[in-house]
Amino acid sequence: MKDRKYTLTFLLRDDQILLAMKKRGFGADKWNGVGGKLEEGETMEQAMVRECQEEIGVTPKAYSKVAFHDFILGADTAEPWHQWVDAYLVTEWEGEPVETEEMAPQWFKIDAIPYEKMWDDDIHWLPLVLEGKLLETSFTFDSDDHMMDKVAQEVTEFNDK
Ligand code: 8OG
Repeated sequence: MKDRKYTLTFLLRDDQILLAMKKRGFGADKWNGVGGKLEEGETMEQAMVRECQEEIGVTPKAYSKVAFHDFILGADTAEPWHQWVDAYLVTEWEGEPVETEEMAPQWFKIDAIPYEKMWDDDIHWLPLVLEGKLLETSFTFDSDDHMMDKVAQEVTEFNDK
């Protein structure tokens, strides 16, 4: 099965979280964190920083990995594939979030996250990592991006650390 690695990053300040409206491509018209594909020769942390710079113009300075997701896409097709996603929370950064061609960032109160306009899986894990938990998950989607199955497990550390 084909697989690719991605990053996914949320900035936090006070009681707020930064979400960004994806303007084009995969996941368009959903609110999400900032991120994208790992490039050749990069570590995941380097990719996380680069994606934040490219997509909202900020450079993360203090951050931690809070989840590893195995998204299985196209599970109802002959060629399902995996997205392996490291999710990060960022508490310090340089620069102010700005809109780019790809994303339009906006601060939301943590108790008013618009889960109905996000990926179906997010409500099953984002509240838990915002409570301080570390998670390993697997979410299975059909070819219409509807969630078919979910597994989320709390862990004490990640194996790649
Ligand atoms: O490079 P591209 O924009 O296609 O990267 C996709 C981004 O979307 C990347 O940050 C990972 C993220 N992403 C998925 N699937 C899901 C999902 O189910 N939930 C959330 N919150 N983000 C996802 O690819």
